Amino acid sequence: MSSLTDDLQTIQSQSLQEVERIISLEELETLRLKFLGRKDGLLTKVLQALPTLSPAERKDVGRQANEVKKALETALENRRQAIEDAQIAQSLAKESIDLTLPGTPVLRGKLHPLTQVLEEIVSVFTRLGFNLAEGPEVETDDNNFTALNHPPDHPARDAHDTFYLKDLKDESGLPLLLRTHTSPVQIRYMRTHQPPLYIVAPGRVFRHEAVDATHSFVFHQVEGLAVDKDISMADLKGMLTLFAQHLFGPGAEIRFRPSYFPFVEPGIEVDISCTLCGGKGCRVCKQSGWLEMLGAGLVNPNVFRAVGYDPRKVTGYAFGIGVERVAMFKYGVDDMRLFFDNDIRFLQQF
Ligand code: FA5
Repeated sequence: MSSLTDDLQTIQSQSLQEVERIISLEELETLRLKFLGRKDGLLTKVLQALPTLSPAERKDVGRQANEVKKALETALENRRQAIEDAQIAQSLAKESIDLTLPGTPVLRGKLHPLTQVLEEIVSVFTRLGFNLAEGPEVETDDNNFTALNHPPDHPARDAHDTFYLKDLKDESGLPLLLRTHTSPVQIRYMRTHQPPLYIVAPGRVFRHEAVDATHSFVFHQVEGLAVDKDISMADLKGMLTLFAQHLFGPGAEIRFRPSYFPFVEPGIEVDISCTLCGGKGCRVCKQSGWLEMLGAGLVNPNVFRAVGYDPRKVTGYAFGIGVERVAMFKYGVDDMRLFFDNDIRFLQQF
């Protein structure tokens, strides 16, 4: 009996010491098997020897063995808990994120300033009830000129310095061309729709022109067309004033000058007071204090005839806004070429 009691004491002190030194769950399991393993555990062996003892001894040794077992199990469980807590703390420390650190900046793309201005112009009109219309950049001579009251040999055709696509012909054998303005969208729309109609048509146009601070060979226009009963010059002036004030503020000054376009009668050009020099005169406004922004007028009856409308029944107005010019005034840019250079330092400012 005394030898088993001694064994148990040794087992208790030895196992409890070993538990304290353990640092992993694997070691913990090995230790558990060493003392409590079903077959070879040191404590298990003591328990297995109990039947060989006298009943009195069996009781004492049995009680002591159970106490050792309980103490060891408690120590193992506490150790297991401590190891797991340490592991969690360690992984949290490794994964923790400092939310106060500044993030890595993400470069955000933006719309090109011309696209921004074009969308703004279009939205002024669509919010007033105009519909959006579109047409192709490659046009027929008829849509770009003839139906717009520029018969062949009409001198106004010269003003457009047209790019012709010599090898591509339309149905009547005339060469196709790069549209010189967005006005052909008027013809396309009227030929496929009946009045009343109110449309805006943004797009790219092309002219064989020398490039300078206010001219490019490719630029953008926003066409407007309203056809209804009893439309007058007052409607056009009101709409254009509203447009200019929306884009440039209520203080924006605009002026209307008589002008000539074959597809309108009467025709006007609309200038805005030069925002770059405050009207004093500069390179951009050619010292005049005013900048030409758009052409407009009341639709010429010949255009209505060309699309099959009866000019005695309907009237209308049309306008064509130069988007690059509007962008120049709006942002105070004194050279149109900057919009096309694609210099990121310039573009990032918008
Ligand atoms: C036209 O193109 C007419 N289709 C406008 C129109 C429509 C008149 C409907 C009447 C009724 P114009 O050639 O003036 O007109 O051009 C219109 C606007 O485009 C000009 O006021 C100007 O702002 C812009 N623009 C003209 N040429 C250039 C160019 N080379 N580079 C940049 N913008 C230009």
